[in-house]
Amino acid sequence: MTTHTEAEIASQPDCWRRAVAGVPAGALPRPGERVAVVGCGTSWFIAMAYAALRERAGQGETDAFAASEAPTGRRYDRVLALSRSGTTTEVLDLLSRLDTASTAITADPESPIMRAAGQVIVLDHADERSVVQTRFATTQLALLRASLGEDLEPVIADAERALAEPLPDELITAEQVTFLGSGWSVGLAQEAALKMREASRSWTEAYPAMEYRHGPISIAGPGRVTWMLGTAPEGLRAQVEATGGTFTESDLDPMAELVRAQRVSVARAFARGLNPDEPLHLTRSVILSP
Ligand code: F1P
Repeated sequence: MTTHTEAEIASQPDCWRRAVAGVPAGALPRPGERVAVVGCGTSWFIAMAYAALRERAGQGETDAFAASEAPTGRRYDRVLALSRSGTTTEVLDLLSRLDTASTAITADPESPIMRAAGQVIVLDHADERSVVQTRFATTQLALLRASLGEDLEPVIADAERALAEPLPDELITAEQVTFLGSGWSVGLAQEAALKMREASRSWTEAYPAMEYRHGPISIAGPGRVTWMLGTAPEGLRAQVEATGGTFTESDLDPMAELVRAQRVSVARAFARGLNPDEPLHLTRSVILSP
């Protein structure tokens, strides 16, 4: 029987197509606005990716924060809050303290974030049964990328490839995996590492690629994988291979490479006798009592 997680991972190209066909006018950050993007867990890492992309696109200063760590006292034109559930306590708390314009993206039109944010974009078609977020996170990033003027068609084609290609055994059996990213893919590297921890209780780490030589490479070695999302810095592969470790990269768009990492996370869960739909110690969202 297919798990919810597997079905949701496989549905990403369709979800992305649907999201980019209906980018809402008005609610998303406008060019020139100074923006803070906030979320928790997966949503924070998607916030990081979007913030880097928006600045790169020249649309304005964009910071990303874990909702619990968003600074008070800085001036932003808009806060963009990401939350699949729309119930995460830290996100709702932050929104309740704001006197700036705010927009939320959520999967649940019945959730409290509908009243907490000034404007809301509902992506209910990408909601998930699995606790572990896969397609909601990437669908919201697809929407955000399209809102910056990006053509997602080649990315969707890459995701289809990422879903079709067989997974190398060494990724499934590796003792340890470190994900690397650069620019906007730093957030995706963090998300890939979180996914693999959540779904399969694997030992994973994540860093900006150029930081890897500054200490984390000491973990590399036989039976361990260093996995680049995007283009690797010159010479890094050779340095990792010299340790006896495996270096993995591809020519896929980093968001499609994340799909491959999601699939490996599920395969690693099965290899360990775990059900990826039932991650240990996790709930769909974190709701803290007052
Ligand atoms: C955020 C989140 C998830 C995580 C866990 C707890 O939820 O941190 O990313 O997997 O289940 O909640 P949300 O605010 O996006 O609903």
